[in-house]
Order: sequence, then C-alpha cells, then structure tokens
Amino acid sequence: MTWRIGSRTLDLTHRGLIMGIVNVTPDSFSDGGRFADPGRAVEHALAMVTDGADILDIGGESTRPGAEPVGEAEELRRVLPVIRALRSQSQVLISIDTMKASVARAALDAGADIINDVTGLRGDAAMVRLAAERDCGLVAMHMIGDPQTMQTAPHYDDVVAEVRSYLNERLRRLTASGIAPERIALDPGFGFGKTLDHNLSLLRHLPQLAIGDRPLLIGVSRKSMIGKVLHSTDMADRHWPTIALTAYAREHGARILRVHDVKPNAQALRMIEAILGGK
Ligand code: HH2
Repeated sequence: MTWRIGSRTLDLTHRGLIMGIVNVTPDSFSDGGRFADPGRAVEHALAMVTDGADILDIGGESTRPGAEPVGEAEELRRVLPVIRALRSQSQVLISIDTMKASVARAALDAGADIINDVTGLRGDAAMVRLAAERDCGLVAMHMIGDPQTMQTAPHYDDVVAEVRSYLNERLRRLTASGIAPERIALDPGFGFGKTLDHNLSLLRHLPQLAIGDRPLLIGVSRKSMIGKVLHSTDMADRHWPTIALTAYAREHGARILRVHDVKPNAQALRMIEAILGGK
C-alpha cells in the first residue's frame, strides 16, 4: 500500500503515519486558542516532529459542530505564516486542512504537500481542478451536510455501507477528473454528521471501509464520542482512550492517524506494528 505525495512515494504496508493536528484557530473544540499565535503554533508543530509526527495538519478554520465559518483572508492570515515558517525549518510533510481551493492553492505555494478537505473535495468547485493541476497528496473525507448542519439528526439506513459507497464514489470521481488514485487517502469522517452509534458502528466495521489499496485515515482524537462513552465532560478524560483507539484502528486497517498528542499515539502505533510484524 503506497501513498504518493509529489515526488515522494510512501510505503504504508507495514508502517502507518502520525498526522499531528495544528489548529491555528481561536475556537477549535479541544485546544481552541492555545496555538492561535503563529509563533506558538510553529513551536508546537516542531515539537510534534521531534515526538514522531510524519505529517503536520495545519488548520485555520474550526470544523467543530456549529463553528462559525471563517473568511478566506482570515484563514490565509492564520495558516500561511505557520506553513512558511515550518517549510523553512523542516522537511516534514505538511497538510492544509481547508475547504477552500484558494486557501489550498496558497498553502501549496507556501510549501504544503497535502490537501486535507473535510468536504471530500465537493465543497468548492475549484478544489478538484486545483488537485488535478498539482501533484500534491489528497485526503477526501466523508461528511453529511456542512459543519453548521451536520449534527442535526444525521440519519443512515446502513452507516457502514453508505460511508463505504461514498468513499468508493469519491475515489472513482476524483480519478475520473484526472487525479492519480495513488495520491488519494480516504477518511470516514468520525463525528461529521454521525451519532455516537454511527461512530461506533464505523469503528466496529473499520476493515470494510478500506477501499482497494487506498490508505484509510482516522481522526478520532479527543472527539466527543469518547466523552459520551465515558459519560464525562472533562477533556482530559479523552487522552488515554484516543491512544487505545490509535492501536485499535491500526490493527483494523487504518494507516494514517490524525491526533493532537503525537508522542503517546506514535508510541502506540509503533508498538502495535511490532506485533503485526512486517519489515
Ligand atoms: N477532524 C477535524 C478536522 N479535520 N480532517 C480529517 N481528514 N479527518 C478528521 O476527522 C478531521 C479533520 C476536527 O477536529 P479538530 O481539528 O481537532 O478540531 P476543529 O475542527 O475544532 O479545529
């Protein structure tokens, strides 16, 4: 299983990747405001590289349920200084977490390697064209509606079959638009238009969500589903279960783990991979 990102081809058959979350936002659900200052965000991101991050995912717009949309100029103001500073100091892979093609384009020009679009490249009509023009890696995620509406009574007849069919369809459409399939990673979108039961069903049937040989990305870090299972509103209680989920997800086929706390999740990933074997 490989993932091609520009001139790099990563072999993920036996070694998964840790994607460290860098939220340059005042309102993200778990770390809102802590890294809104670019200098602090860069410092935090470089520490993540030392701790074992393979990718840094830079986001300037919160996608938590009900979050206020951010204008293009503000999003650019948040993410570009961070991407430029990281690119000048590190070879680490950088992804831009955005729904806007203009922000993705500017981020790629500033040195980003991957576009992570929670709309699955359906939100902005210019996104697929941009992705076809450039040679970056892509993450296409499943979401119902948009962050304003997605948690309003999400309904599926069969969540696993429907998310699988969506991911399959996105892969087919993106490939038909001239994007090489080996550039694409797919993500079921935990918490995006899903109830707790939907999220648990998707985790229970994770192997069914892997489409062909495309890497599966999982983003469950500190998400509210953990608080709901534990009947806890304390964000600190979501730390250890996230690490358990990283090990579980890797064992059940995931290859890219999007997390806030890089070091313990990277250690769990390496431990589970030692058990799974391979080179
Ligand atoms: N989750 C969030 C944001 N971007 N991208 C992918 N591919 N998969 C995810 O599950 C995902 C994502 C939401 O989490 P976070 O960035 O921690 O919070 P916020 O959106 O409030 O900044």
